[in-house]
Amino acid sequence: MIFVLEFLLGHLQTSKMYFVVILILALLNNNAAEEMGETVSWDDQITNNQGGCGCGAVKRNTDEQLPQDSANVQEHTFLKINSEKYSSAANAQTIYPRTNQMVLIKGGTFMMGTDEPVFVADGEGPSRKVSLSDFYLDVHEVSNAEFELFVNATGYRTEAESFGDSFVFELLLSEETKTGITQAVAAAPWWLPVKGCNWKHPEGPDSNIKDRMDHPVVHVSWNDAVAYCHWAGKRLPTEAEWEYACRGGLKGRLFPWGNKLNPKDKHWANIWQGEFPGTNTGEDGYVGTCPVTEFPANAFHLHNIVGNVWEWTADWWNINHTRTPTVDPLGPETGKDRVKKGGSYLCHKSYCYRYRCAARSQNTPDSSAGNLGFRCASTNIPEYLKEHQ
Ligand SMILES: [Ca+2]
Ligand SMILES: [Ca+2]
Repeated sequence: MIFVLEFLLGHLQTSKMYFVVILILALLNNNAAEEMGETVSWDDQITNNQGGCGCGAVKRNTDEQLPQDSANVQEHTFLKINSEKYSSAANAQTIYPRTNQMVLIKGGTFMMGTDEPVFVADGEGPSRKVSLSDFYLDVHEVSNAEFELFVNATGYRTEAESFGDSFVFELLLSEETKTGITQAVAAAPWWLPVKGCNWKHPEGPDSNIKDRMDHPVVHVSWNDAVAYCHWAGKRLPTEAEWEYACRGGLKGRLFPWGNKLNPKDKHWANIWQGEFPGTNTGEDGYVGTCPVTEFPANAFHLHNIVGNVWEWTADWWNINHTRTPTVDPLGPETGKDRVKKGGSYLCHKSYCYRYRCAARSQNTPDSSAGNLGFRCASTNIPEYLKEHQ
């Protein structure tokens, strides 16, 4: 095609020839657009049907690229920022209660995963011996109030803001917002890509977080979570750390509090009651997210470690594990997806029984959704938090 063009340009003598060149250029441009994946639909993006409950296997099209400057700006911004800027004076900028205390998780040896997997394809098994050093973990999921401090201090722009959209569960959307959406994920039609949706507008442009500053921040990608933790002088927990913390010292139990879902006839986590995906009765008090301080803590003082929102971990996703004992494992060296743990307010036993400590799921590092957040870990507690211990 290039040779043809060179020939034509070299012999551009008549207005008729000029018209032919324009036509060829237009055809080339059209082919290039298709090659760039502009015609790929969201339908192609479910990788695990059983995860569609918002176990959240909705992913960004990996061909989709951020505008070049915005990706660079983000990296530049967060690398430049150091945790010393996170002072108690900065804390005073919010009128909302701070919830970012950390708890020391004493190291030890535990059995990670399970020999009775519910979702074998998720790599829940086998059960394997893992030893961990001491580490600190946030008592709560990172809240909107805390994420706002980060954004105010740094000007950070999340990936959902740069891409211009994020995924929201259909039942949470206003009729007006739904009307404007034509794309859906075929295998999980209850997930809708909403334009203008981001952490400040969790259900699209006509929503806000004013009354949810103590709820977990959502629509944050793995990259966003890493940037926040870095700024706060922390890091994401490894999957092993997260699961060890979830189990709260209990051996071989399903949940952070034991094997029964509702001991003492109480709700112990924010999940889904009713029939998925049509009816959420909100019997536990919440149809969507709840304040990060809600529900009883486990024995390690951690709230909402299962349920409420999924939590990113540091590890790359891999489903093949051996029984070989490991010490402070970091997961695979490379991969396509990152591991998330704990399930969310959209999880129900009938469809997404993933509010168990051994359960796991994955997303690409640039994906975001209305039920996916994070909490941070740290090997040593940051100076500014010592006074709160
Ligand atoms: Ca609920
Ligand atoms: Ca959680």
